[in-house]
Amino acid sequence: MPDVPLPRSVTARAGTNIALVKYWGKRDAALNLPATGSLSLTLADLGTETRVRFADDAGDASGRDSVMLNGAPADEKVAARVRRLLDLVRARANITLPAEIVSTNSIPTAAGLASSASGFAALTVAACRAAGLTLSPAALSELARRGSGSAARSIFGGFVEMARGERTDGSDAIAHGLLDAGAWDLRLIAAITAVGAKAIGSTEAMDRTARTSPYFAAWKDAVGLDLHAARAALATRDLAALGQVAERSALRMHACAMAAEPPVIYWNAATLAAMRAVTNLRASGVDAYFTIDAGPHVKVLCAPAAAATVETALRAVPGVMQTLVAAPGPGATITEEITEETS
Ligand code: 2P0
Repeated sequence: MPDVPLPRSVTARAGTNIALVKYWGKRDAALNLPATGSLSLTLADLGTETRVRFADDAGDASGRDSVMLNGAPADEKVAARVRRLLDLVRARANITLPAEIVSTNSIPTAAGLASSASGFAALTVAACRAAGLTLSPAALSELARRGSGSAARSIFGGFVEMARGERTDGSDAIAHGLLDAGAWDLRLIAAITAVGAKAIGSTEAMDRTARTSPYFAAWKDAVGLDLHAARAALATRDLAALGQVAERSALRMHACAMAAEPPVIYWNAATLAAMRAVTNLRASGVDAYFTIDAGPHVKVLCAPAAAATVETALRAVPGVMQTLVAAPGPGATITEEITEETS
């Protein structure tokens, strides 16, 4: 039995994160275990707030968990993924009640940056508390990973490392914080180069890459050195060293995906032009470094003092529709908890 009375309503918020050493490929799809470690920066403001309530009357008309996303019922694929995570939480808490989920992204929806990272991190933290569980950040990270690999990192703030882990049960495939958000103030500027959903979801794309790309083994082999170099750069606050790792990790991930069969190509003309703008900035003495996720947008890491110059340069790139500036942010936290009176 849960050790606190139900029902109650718990709201949690999590920031999205941008990987500087990328996660691409799984060693176990069922437990969602990554093939390699990864390293990321959790962002302030751009994220997800999620309210969870377990109660007899919380389900939809069919008695299933009701899942609202940005003010509308979530599509079936997303709802099914959310329900799978809730099932894990229910099993752990030894409850069978349906849940009501209300989730809102603070990432502009047109930006194409909405991430499963902040969504599943906020859901995990809120659902565990609402179910009466008290879990360590490491245990929350392990659970969030089951929803989405990158979500394991958003449990923590600032710079975060996700371990590949060795165990078959996934208990060591968890993230941990390396540097708090306040320990190194940087800016991440996202250049938005398209609207709408990406061509292929990252789960499917990384599966295809792992199965068919002849470069996948080489990709996996290279990540260890990137993690090592990124940790060293964090320890000495060396932006140039961190930026070089971020660029090569992103390029290798994309090269590996492009070599899949059929190819996974996320870039458009503006993606390439924005990358060129960043290398031109560097040639003119501005320390700025790009990374690209499973989509066509370009994210640029720089010092706060360079952010305005970088943003201006990115806005001048043909095809860049919008820019967003983000700072390092905290890990997932509970923002509201309401215990309802039961009669
Ligand atoms: C990352 N990405 O490290 C990499 C780089 C996208 C490109 O993590 O299948 O949505 O849910 O575990 O976490 C996106 O993959 O994949 C991602 P699942 P997820 O940020």
